[in-house]
Amino acid sequence: MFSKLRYGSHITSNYRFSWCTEALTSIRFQSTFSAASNPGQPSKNVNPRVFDANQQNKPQISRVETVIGKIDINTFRRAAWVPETPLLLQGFHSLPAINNWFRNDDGISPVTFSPSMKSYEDMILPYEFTVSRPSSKKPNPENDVLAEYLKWLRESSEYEDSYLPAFIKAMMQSSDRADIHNSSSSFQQFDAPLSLIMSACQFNSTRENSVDRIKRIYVAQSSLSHLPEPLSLDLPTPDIVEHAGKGDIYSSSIWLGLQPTYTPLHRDPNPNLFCQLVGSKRIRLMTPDRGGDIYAGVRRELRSHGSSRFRGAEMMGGRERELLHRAVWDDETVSEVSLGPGDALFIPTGWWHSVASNGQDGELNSSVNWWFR
Ligand SMILES: O=C(O)CCC(=O)C(=O)O
Repeated sequence: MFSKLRYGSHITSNYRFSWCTEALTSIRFQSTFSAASNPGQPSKNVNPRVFDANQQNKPQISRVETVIGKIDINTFRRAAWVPETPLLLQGFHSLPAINNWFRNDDGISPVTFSPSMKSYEDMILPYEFTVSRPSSKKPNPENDVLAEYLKWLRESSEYEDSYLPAFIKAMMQSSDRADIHNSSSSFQQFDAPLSLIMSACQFNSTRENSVDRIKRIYVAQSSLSHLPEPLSLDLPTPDIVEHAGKGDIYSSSIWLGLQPTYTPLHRDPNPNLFCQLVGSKRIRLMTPDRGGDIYAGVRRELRSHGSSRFRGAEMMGGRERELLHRAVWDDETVSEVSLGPGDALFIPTGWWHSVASNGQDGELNSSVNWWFR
């Protein structure tokens, strides 16, 4: 396949794993190569993973090629754009939003918003809120956390005059509805100011235990074109987006959530460059055929039709969400990649994907993506 890329970066040979002969008990496959020969790039050595082929739960195998460090347009075209294959780009970007929007002084404490974001706290954003209930028979503990957050807001000098309590009461009602309908989850979408997630993040930083934190609020698919200019300058369009194809940006979005965040299986109508800013995400990826089969299987079980070309509201709650989740995340043969800050994933048109945050409940997670052609 690919051997060596310009700038001394290397591409992974994850395609080159083999699922062993019977005599083999341990398989060793190369996950990534070092970028040590790539001047100016941080060296990221990833140890080859070794695992036991007799294990009952087989480890996840990624068949997604990886490039570490910078990649030039021609290499990107050859490796991913033309063949329409996914490509994981590790250490690909250092978008200014990472340092200008967020703060992580000691590198150990959870990331919070930087004080400069306070000037934008009234900016209205599209939110999602999902309440998940492990058992529909017990009272929902998440409502107690929301009640604590409400109390904290009312007592805080910073938010005493804000109208955030109205949003929190609506979120509590959504949680009650999950009780009434005996459903394992309830999902709602609403517009609210940035201060909602900023204050919830601040509240969470006062809670040691993750069960006492606000979770699953997600500013999802919020258009970059609605950002005030200083914020959009922190997210310059990557070269790949401008030059790999026609340079035509179909849409671009910011994703900002308190973990866990989750997006069920779907496919996009245009190629996607998905970049991680804060926290990490796991992305399960399937070819158009395989994803289509899985999606159709879930639809059959639900006895309904749909094409799921986009991330639609119907897939976000109830039985569809459960079935899609099981089909994608319980199947260890599905390819998975992990993205940390600075990493990116190219997802070609039609490739199915499901995305989940990977980290402590209640902590910040943020990404940005461009759909382009
Ligand atoms: O980050 C997410 O939750 C979803 C991202 C996604 O599905 C996309 O960019 O198409």
